[in-house]
Amino acid sequence: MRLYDYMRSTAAYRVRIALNLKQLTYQSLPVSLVHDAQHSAEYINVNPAGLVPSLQIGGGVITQSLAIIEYLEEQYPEPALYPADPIRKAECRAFALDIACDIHPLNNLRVLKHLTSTLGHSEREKLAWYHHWLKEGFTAIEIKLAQGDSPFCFGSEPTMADVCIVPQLFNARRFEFDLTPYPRMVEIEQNCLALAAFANASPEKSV
Ligand SMILES: N[C@@H](CCC(=O)N[C@@H](CS)C(=O)NCC(=O)O)C(=O)O
Repeated sequence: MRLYDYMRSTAAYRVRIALNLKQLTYQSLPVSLVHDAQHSAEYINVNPAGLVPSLQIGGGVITQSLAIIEYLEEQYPEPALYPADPIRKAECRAFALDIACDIHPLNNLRVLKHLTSTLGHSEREKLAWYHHWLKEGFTAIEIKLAQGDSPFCFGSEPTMADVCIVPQLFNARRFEFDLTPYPRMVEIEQNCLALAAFANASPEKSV
């Protein structure tokens, strides 16, 4: 199994966590977003969208972090990344989508670059854009999480929701976003990072 990876990519970080939780070994192939390697002919051949991560497995290539993790979940069901109860499972998936579909794409590198390089916005305006969408998304997530007091988003074990929340918080700090209004998110993040599967997937420990 080969993961086209980049240390600070939040989407790749999700996959690294899931691979670690399932104790799967893989080869990490760095695609440097700083050096625009995602647009190299070699990588476009792997993923024409020019986005990481991609997982090369069994002669195929899976793109989209959530599709990769769902594949891993089907092939390697233990430990489960979703609650068993169907309603809780759908809630957990919705939680992951809150982050992966409604927050992350608005603040992705290519979007931020387009704001400054093409549309002429300043760095300050770029940051304001980033913070705006993060605040919208995080406010809703914090309300959901404040309804419970479990160590992880959906109980006593980490799930897909935690797999998505931890990288997004890492990214928020990178862009100097004040996390004071989100104590439940930060508490859950700390619980996750106490686990080796999360800690070992962190950008500091990655390629
Ligand atoms: N929905 C995709 C998003 C992938 C994505 O946007 N990856 C970012 C890094 S987190 C990327 O490769 N960005 C490169 C760019 O914007 O040029 C997924 O979940 O895999």
